[in-house]
Amino acid sequence: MTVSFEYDSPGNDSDALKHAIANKLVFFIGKDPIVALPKDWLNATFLAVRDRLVERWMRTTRAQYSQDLKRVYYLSMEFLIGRALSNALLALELFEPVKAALDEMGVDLNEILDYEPDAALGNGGLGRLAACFLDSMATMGVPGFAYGIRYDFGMFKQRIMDGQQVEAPDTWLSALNVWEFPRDEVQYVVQFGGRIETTGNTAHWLDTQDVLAMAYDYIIPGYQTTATNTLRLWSARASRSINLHMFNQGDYFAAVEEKNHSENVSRVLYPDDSTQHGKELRLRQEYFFVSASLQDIVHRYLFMHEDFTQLSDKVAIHLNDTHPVLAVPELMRILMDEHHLDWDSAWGYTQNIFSYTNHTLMSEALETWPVEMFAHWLPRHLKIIFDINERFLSDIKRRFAGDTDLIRRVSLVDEAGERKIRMAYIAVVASYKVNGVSALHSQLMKSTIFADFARIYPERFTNVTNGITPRRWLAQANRPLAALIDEKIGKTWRVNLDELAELKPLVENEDFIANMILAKRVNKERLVYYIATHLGGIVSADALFDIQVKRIHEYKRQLLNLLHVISRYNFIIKNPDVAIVPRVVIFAGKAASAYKIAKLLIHLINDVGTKINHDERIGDKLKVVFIPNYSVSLAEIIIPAADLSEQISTAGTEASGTGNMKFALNAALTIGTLDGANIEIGQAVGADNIFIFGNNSDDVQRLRQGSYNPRAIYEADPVLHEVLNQIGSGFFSPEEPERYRVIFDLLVNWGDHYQLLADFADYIKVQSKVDALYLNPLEWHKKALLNVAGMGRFSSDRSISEYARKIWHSSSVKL
Ligand code: GPQ
Repeated sequence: MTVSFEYDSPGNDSDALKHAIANKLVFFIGKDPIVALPKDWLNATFLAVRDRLVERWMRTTRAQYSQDLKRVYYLSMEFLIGRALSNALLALELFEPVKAALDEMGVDLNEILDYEPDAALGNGGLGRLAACFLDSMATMGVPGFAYGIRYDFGMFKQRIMDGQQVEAPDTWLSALNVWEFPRDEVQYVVQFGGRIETTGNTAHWLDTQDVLAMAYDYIIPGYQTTATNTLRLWSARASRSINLHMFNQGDYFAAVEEKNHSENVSRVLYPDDSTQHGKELRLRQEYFFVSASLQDIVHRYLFMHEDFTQLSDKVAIHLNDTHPVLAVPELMRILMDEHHLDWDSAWGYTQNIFSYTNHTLMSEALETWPVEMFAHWLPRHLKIIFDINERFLSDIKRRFAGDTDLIRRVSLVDEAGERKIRMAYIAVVASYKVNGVSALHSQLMKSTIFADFARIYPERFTNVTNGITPRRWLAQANRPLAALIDEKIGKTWRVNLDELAELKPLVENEDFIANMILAKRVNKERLVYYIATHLGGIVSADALFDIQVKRIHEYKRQLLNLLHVISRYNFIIKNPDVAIVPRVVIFAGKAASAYKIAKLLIHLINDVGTKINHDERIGDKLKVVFIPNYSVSLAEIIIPAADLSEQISTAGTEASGTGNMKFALNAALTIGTLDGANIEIGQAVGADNIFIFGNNSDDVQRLRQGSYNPRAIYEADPVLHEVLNQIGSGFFSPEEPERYRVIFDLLVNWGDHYQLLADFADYIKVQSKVDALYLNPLEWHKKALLNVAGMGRFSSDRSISEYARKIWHSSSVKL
């Protein structure tokens, strides 16, 4: 029986939009327009815009089913999405009509957009990459489906009090969230703990503590296409809403407390970026979202297919770093324990389904879990991992007979000391493809952390250099520059970023360069205004804006930047009459709440800023600004205003970087090391158009292995000597002279692990080349133009097409 029903396709003209928004305001929000607050208008507009996406969403989903395409499931613990409304307006090309509709009702669209909280379900680059990939997958019609966690509290809010970071919870869900679709009919039981009983060949997981995972769906709009994508986030619900036994005994609080406990699993995003702490709750979070996702994937597959024979033709599962690796034993469990497949068939499918992206080589980020903790929460999965390991190692013994140390090195279980499960090794053993995120990183991955595996499975390893979405990071964030580009080469660069290369001949066009200078000026004034209204400081848009925004991490070397700032300060004091290019040096970024040195660095930046900004001898020649609470929406204001982009990590430590791409696309010049994607950016924009300095990753390795002597550098370089003495002796913290002693010691006495001193002199030298070039605006902005023109390959559309072709073997949906 077919049931026919009809609905009205919502219209997109200004009148229809005006009606739609007014109707939402009155009938959904329940507000009389005369008392409606900006957030009410925001929500009404949101709902009206969402209506215009739902039809596309349904059409895409139906087409995906009817074409029975292979689906790409993207599993990620983090999605750093930012704001959704402005992005949806851009995708639907509705910005102007919605603005006009609101204008007629006396409401300013730009003002209400600012009331949307960022969806900050991620820490930094890894989470933002996932968000750019969602945008590209939707835009390119890749049949994707992304899974993550609907954290009640996203990335903490950072305030600066007395120069120090203070964290506050991010209550992004406290207000109405009209963008999500709660699906209370989509709930899965996720088990924890308990014990295993085996009958015959079947394992039974019994006496578990259960949590429910409930789905919340988000539409990811594709740009200028009917194609959309779905992001499904899981939220924990207690499986029995209260413990009836306790309740009957009158212990109301204990009853409710148990509910709170099981729901904790989706409460909060772990604020650690590139480090892992081995906390139980984190392990449970990982299993929680992976189990719900895998159950959902298998359920969806079986909705269309009678048996599992086509599983790996129809399902690709991508692991965004190792956080979702439990998907491997979970798929094995579901296939064997619930659907009674034998080991070989289950493992055969599994090995053809998973692919894995590694995002770091740093050992402190590589996840391992103590066997004991694992056994307590996930006894069945531990057994499956041991079984995978046994088969894997016996295969290795056969293939590499005699190499007994190899067995110890590649075992999925680290047996040295407390036994630990090595999650990255599970990912490599189970995946048919493993990729790094820049050419250098993918090379180093094969020669360092996965050297043995690159020998065992050479065909598995590949590279897909990261990218960023040009929709958010140019069209939306930088309207002045986007409009200039549109005028010259049309608008299709938004979906084919390589077209930016057509801008190259314009280097000879001085009018165009003059317009680029004006566009930069507008963006700088916007940031000046933000700083004035939020921090109360006045900076001049005439100065060179020198910007480093990213998580605070020793390896990213915000401290090296600060050493330059201090040396510049000292130079100005000593040479009061020498003309110098005025600079505003801007920092922003959060430190993990438990990362002491990173927090101390924030304090130092602020103390240095206080000293310099209040020194009358300095005036406008140098200002230091720390902008609190860095976020996606703040990045959209900061990045377009940059003249100089600081990408100065120790070579070999930054897997790729994606901020580096955003700045170059927004017509900033880069000062950077030969690290991560900086190398490829340099190749794309030309060596003359980027400021490269310092040691390369081979130099860094060589120094680390032997001869590095930071103290000798400190003693030999008077400029550096003075700067470090000032930091170490309390020049910036007279009220507490010892405050930064540890920073001095880390650099001079304790080995300077990230080799700041090795790169200092060259950094300073290249910074003076930056000054010299800035004195010639025409030459500077020509280079900036060549940066923009060279950025085509850093579109996340290019990354996604490589994933689709080389890794997922997926094809786009036809609409
Ligand atoms: N990255 Cl392992 C994170 O943002 N968080 C992490 O936990 C790990 C890596 C970053 C990495 O540091 C950057 O170099 C990359 O550009 C980014 O992932 C995306 O690949």
